[in-house]
Amino acid sequence: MTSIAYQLLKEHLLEGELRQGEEIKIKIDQTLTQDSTGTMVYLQLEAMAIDDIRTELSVAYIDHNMLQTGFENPDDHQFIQSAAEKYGLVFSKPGGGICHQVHLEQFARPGKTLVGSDSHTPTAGGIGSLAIGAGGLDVAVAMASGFYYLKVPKILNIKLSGKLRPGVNAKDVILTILGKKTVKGGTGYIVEYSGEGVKNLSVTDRATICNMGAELGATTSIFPADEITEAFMRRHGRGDDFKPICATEDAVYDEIMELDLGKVVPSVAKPHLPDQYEAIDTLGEVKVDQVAIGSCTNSSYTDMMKVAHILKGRKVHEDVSLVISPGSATILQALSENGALATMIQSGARILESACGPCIGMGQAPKSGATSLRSFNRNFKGRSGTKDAKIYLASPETCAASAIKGYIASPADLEGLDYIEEPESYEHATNYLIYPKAKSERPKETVMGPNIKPFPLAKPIADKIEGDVLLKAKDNVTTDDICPSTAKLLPYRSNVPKLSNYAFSTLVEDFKERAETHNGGIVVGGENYGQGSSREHAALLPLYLGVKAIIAKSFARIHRSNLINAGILPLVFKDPADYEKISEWDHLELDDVKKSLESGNFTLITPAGNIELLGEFSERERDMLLEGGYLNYTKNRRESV
Ligand code: MIC
Ligand code: SF4
Repeated sequence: MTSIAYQLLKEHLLEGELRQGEEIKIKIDQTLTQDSTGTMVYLQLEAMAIDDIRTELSVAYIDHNMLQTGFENPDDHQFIQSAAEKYGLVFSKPGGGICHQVHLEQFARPGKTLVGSDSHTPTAGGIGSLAIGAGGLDVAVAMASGFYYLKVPKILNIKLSGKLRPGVNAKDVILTILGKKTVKGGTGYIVEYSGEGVKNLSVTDRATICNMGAELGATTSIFPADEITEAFMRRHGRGDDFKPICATEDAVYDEIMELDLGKVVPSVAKPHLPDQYEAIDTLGEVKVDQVAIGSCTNSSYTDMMKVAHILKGRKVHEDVSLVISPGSATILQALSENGALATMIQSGARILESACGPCIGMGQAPKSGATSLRSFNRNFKGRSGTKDAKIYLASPETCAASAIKGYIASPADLEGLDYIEEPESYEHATNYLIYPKAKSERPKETVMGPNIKPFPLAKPIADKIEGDVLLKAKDNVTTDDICPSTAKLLPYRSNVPKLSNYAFSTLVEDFKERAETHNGGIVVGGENYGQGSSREHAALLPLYLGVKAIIAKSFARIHRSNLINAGILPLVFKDPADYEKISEWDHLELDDVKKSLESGNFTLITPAGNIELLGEFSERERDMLLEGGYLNYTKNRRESV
């Protein structure tokens, strides 16, 4: 009666019982970090004063903060490289590719657990890894100790049948699922795929689907590891790492959804959320100004070859700027050898290096009021770097067809898209990777540039918390809202004081001033507060500005953990309707906080009367809050690290 997810959780179980909602401790085999969250991870690792890591493999990638408009980003790269050398990690140099794509090609293995400081870490679920996105501190602890805590999720089984029609991409599958389930539909679930249709999807198709499971709010997504997985691994020279994994026939799931791949059609997510599904056939004519192809969702070799196939002998529309970033140096090298790169250039496309690039607003911000069509996974307002831009998400095929036409166009009637063959074997671009030296030869110190500032540390929680409501936000606040990321701000990911000037700046211009004049305070949110990126800066900026508690209708998983790790109290309304009773600037009070932490029931004193709040914390989470966050908690228990 076992799903793949429960099999892997069981194999890695260190403490606790595999019962839904229970907190368990699992063994972590692999970790990954990227640079925009990685500097914090390595500062935290330094603070733990360990001399070795306890995972089988840890990789530090540089792929996000790639624009070097000043010394800040290259200094961060240098710091991360020096930390990788000190702690014995594999280091992937800038240009090597997007962490999730490179990890899939070179390191991810079926049956292994992976924790990454990036919300799209579940991409490796496409190969059959149990891969979870987490906050930086959780990843630092996973490296230092080899374990990770999570609440046992429910399992949503998506049974796939049929086969995708030519011109339909795995992206259309996950957009369809998002349209049905919404951006909070996967909260508290692992999404496990099964059924006859699985064998009709390549590993990179599966990875695309798992990647955007993050947009569903799911803990992770996973596919079986089968003969398709084995062939993928052989092509990448890793056939010996293959291990088959599948659910047992009588596996039990909490929810089942059926999806016929043959019925999926080319589609988009409209601005400004990934669940704003619409089939292209019913969309009407939407003119595009910019088209961007790439990102960890859709930048595989096959995706790139489909794009090249569509662009061959055609011309990018004169009013459109088409940018393409292949997912890894390995793919870029293959495209340059087989002529596809020349085809792209001939069509008038701009070729970017293998990195996150426009997906995280690192360049290629669209013009004012532009419509930008992207093969990416997030279309939050302002994330592109242009506040009034309208971002649509679609498959690489749809993007390429639209770049030629000048409006969002279906690729369904284009021929030849089902004949893309992968090479028999890939030549990995291994010169971007630096492997660790023997322990005795490793440097003892890291190198830190002047922009790298210490991260804020929480204080043990007080028994009485009071403060004014600094901000009352609506549903689905993203971590991009709390800590915006653009080319201008990403260089300050290792400088929390500087970054705090921009806290919540997509929602209000003056949050820092509000916090300073009110001596800290409380933030109120709606449903799914903190969805999106795993950036723990979305907890560290409020911590730095003196925010003591966040009260919301519900929280996204990673952000809730990040708040607790940072010693900030996340509480939910017992009756969501009480949200209406609170206004901005109300003075709120919580008495007997320590006793309430025990019972899980909190009473909030507000000008409109008392409101019941819930805070269901595990014993470990309670202790972390009482001791002032995860780092203090870990320091207090040094022997177990
Ligand atoms: C993202 O896609 O939002 C990011 C940038 O990769 C983030 C990490 C970050 O904020 O640095 C994520 O997904 O976790
Ligand atoms: Fe990079 Fe975008 Fe993927 Fe985040 S979603 S890891 S920014 S490519």
